[in-house]
Amino acid sequence: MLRIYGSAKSRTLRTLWMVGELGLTYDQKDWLPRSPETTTPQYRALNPNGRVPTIDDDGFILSESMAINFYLAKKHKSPLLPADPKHEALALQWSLWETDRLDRQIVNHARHTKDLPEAERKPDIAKAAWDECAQSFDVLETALNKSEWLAGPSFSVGDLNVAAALFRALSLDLGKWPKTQAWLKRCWDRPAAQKAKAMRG
Ligand SMILES: N[C@@H](CCC(=O)N[C@@H](CS)C(=O)NCC(=O)O)C(=O)O
Repeated sequence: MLRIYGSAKSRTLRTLWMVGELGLTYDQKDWLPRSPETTTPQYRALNPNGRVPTIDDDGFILSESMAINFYLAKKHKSPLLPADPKHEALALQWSLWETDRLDRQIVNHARHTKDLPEAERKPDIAKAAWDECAQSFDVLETALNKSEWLAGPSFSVGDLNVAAALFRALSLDLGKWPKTQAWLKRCWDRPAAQKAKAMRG
């Protein structure tokens, strides 16, 4: 049995989107980041970072959302893991790129513009985060001008990982990046994405 640790209101959203694409049955520990459950010695033994998501797939323990999605797609022989090694490498490239160039930046922007209580928001952090996001959207836009998808001729784990991480961009004005906006919509219009999104409540 596949067990997923983490709430849809966290980066576990990416895992839930993938299991939906694959049609897997699973058991979920619906735990929020930094919740008491994630601080126990039992959970720290699974994920010493104390973060979510983590999966336990019949005793195989794995963390890092991007790696989890590659593993699940490969294990279940999904076409979401491109068969062409070049396309697979591009899916990995974009996933790693997102982790470096957008993952924390877009969260920081959201935290310092709306998520944190007003008194704790820092406009300089929000601006610096936005400047980095904008540069990354430029990079995405250039790629999506050349190709409909990030890693080969069809939607793949590369698109899923980057689009899922851009959940917060769904409520941003991306008018300056029309290809990125259209691609994000194409990705999030998928039934598995909508189902995962609905789990956020
Ligand atoms: N690189 C990790 C990041 C995981 C991560 O930061 N998860 C957040 C929730 S979205 C968390 O558990 N934060 C708790 C903390 O920072 O203590 C991944 O992609 O899985």
